[in-house]
Amino acid sequence: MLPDLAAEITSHLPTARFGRPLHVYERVTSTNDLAKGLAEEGAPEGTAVLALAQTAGRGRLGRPWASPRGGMYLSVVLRPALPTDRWSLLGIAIAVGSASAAESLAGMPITLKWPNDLLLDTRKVGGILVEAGPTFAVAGIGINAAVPPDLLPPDAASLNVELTTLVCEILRGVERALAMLPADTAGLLAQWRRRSATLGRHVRVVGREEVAGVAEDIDADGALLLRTAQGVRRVLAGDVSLR
Ligand code: BT5
Repeated sequence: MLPDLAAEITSHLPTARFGRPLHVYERVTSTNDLAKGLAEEGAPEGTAVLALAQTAGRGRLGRPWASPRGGMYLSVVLRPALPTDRWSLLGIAIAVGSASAAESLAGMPITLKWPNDLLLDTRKVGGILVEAGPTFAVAGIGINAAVPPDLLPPDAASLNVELTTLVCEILRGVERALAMLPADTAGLLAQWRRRSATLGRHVRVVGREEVAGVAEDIDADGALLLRTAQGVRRVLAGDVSLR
């Protein structure tokens, strides 16, 4: 545990609940695992775990998340007031909040690739992994900051921002964006659309099956609507390649 760094970050936190409390570690397997453990013990919404490095950072579908020192590896316990069939909107909200925070610090546009990759130009600078428990969700946010390029996948980018500031701004952005659910879901989806690098593009989505078409919109649950030769297809999960 790094209590001094936790105290330093907490003293700058602009949030009401997110990051309170904040547990900071030098190195963990995955911050999502620790946050899940805390949630299972009854930790309140907003409880967060930050690590300076991860030894088993993961993405969706068990893919690895490169987590060398320098990057931000943060997980937050959520206790959503939404019905579980709408929890896919959590990732959308976290992506919008994180992108807006990262953009304000980086001074460069951050766009979103469906469902919730953060892109700088065409390169991935951050990713989000929401994992659901029985009565809670854990939102894992990874942002590359001050990471030497040779420690990242070739198509990744890194932001030159300081960790304390980044954590404070991300927690603020995410708290704000999640507060829009469910009352202003339309406003949240509008923010996602404005940042989208996917809509209007011809894409291929690999999920349960492979579908190609023009990404027309996202619907009220955050699903991607693809115009294909056979009509509009609704895709709930998958990986998008921009063509
Ligand atoms: C994601 O998965 O983008 C979600 C990443 C979530 C990471 C955070 S860190 C804190 C918390 N604790 C965890 O263990 N996880 C969360 P996905 O869409 O499946 O993307 C994974 C793919 O992104 C990999 O297959 C690589 O191609 C690429 N990738 C891996 N590490 C990367 C990195 N550091 N930067 C950019 N791309 C990366």
